[in-house]
Amino acid sequence: MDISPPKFIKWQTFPGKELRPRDGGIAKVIAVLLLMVFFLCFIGGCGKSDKAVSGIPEGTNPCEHPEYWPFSMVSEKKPFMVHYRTLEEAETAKKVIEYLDNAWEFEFNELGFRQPPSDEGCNCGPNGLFDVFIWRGHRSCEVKTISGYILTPWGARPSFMILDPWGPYGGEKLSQTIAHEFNHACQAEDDWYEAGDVFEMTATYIEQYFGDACTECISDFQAHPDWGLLWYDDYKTWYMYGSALYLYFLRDYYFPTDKGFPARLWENVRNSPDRFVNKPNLVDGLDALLVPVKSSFSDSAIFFARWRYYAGSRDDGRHFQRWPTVLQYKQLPFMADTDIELRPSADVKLHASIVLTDTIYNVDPPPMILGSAYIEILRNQPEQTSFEVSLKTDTNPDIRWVVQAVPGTVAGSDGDTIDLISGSARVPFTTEGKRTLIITLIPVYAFDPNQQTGETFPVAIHLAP
Ligand SMILES: [Ca+2]
Ligand SMILES: [Ca+2]
Repeated sequence: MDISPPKFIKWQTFPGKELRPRDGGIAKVIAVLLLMVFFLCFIGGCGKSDKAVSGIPEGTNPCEHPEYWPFSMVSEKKPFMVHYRTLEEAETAKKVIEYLDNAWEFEFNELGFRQPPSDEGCNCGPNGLFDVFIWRGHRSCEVKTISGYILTPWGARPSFMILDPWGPYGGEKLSQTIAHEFNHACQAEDDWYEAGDVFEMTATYIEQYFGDACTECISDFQAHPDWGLLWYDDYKTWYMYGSALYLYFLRDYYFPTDKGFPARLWENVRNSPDRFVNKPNLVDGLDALLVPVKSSFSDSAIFFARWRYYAGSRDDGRHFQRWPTVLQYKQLPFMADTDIELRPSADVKLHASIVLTDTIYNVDPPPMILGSAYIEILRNQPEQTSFEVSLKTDTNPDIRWVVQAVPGTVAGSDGDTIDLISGSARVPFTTEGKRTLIITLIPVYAFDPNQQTGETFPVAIHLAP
């Protein structure tokens, strides 16, 4: 699979006409102004030719330049139209309609997402239908909001879609890409300014109903367990996409027969009463989602830290469920009957593997809030059945450390929470003489995912036979 930039499917908007930057930092404002200058340069033709192979200047807003898309086709089933550029592209436009009809039906009618609102009067296309622009040579595929319009009290935004069916996310992946993109358009109806990672987390979860799992996404996510569960890495890796694994966990742990929970989460995060303040935020939305199942976001983060250990080659068949082998639905990479060579790539990365001795291990890298460390302990004598562990941390009233041990050591158990209230505890080995400690950093204040700084928190463990 082509994993070279540009990464697909950003949910960001065109710069320059937003009512307010996503967060109000000076740096962001300067960045937006610089982007505006670049944008104006493209429009005004400063510098040498900026036209990509498509003949359309990079950065063109299709809504403002219908002249590049002289042809269009309207879906007979759903309220959208597809714009295309040459008669030769008509067959592709038909394919796009077929795929978007399917995605729309599934996500709106079956999963319960809100469909994109009419953009009547918002200056995109000839009418209120949702607009899809086929742009050969654009390479990336994305949904953008139409700048300057807010349609509901909670801040619903009209949006449009750009697709390159010939680019790295077209071809065989086109149906899946369209499902992913359409989910972004649904998100715009609820809250386009939510915490950054949940956009790709949700869209990637949804797209896997339509094709192969994004194995490199899950690999990048599992390679960084020390990062916060809701960390926004600004598209440096596939981490945010791979965090869809958390939604698989929510499904299998809390909602095994309930397909509608991601759509409910998005409805929960609609802003109120001030749409310019991200409240309720993502954590509020997750807490509200989990109230009916008598849990909370913090609890889910602890349980998930244990679950993600069982992805990949450590799959024990009792955690992430098999997906039905129906239609085009495919298996996840950690499923026993999918490509075997993909399975270790979904393993959560161990911080260290330590042969038992009296030692202090400084956890490296130290975790962010909502991050975890996975440390494997191996006995060094066959008669050793357990080891002693204690934690060394700075006192900080804002956080608590949760220590778990996996796998389980008795039938039916998938692990234990280690009680360190008295300062230390003995942890039994498995019969194979191993155990992995999971150390997770949980906030004990009203954690706001928009305020994450990437700060890490030093922690050490003292091990003894
Ligand atoms: Ca329209
Ligand atoms: Ca919100």
